[in-house]
Amino acid sequence: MIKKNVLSLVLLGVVGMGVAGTGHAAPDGMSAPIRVAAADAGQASAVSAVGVVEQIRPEQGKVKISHEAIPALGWPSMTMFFRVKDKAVLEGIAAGDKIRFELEKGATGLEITRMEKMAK
Ligand SMILES: [Cu+2]
Repeated sequence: MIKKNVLSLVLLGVVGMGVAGTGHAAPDGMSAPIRVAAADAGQASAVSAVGVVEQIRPEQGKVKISHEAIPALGWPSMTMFFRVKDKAVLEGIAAGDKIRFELEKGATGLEITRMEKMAK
């Protein structure tokens, strides 16, 4: 079980960060190497996280989020761009919103499949 989790995390890391380039090499100094430690990705393919929307680029289907740590991925908190699976995910969302969102591995790496506002 542990081995399987580590393997899937490594794959997720390579595919999600390497190919898609969702921003982990980026600005706020989080050169985030793939962390395989105490994470438990389990068998669920969707990962839930919480953050604050910083910027939305609807035409590109991208959203910049300051997210809290995501233990299931072994990620620390950071600010980065995510791709949304469908632009409809961004409807009703504005910069400054505190959100809960779900990430799933799609064709181009990790994508946000759901996003909902939380009380501030
Ligand atoms: Cu991140």
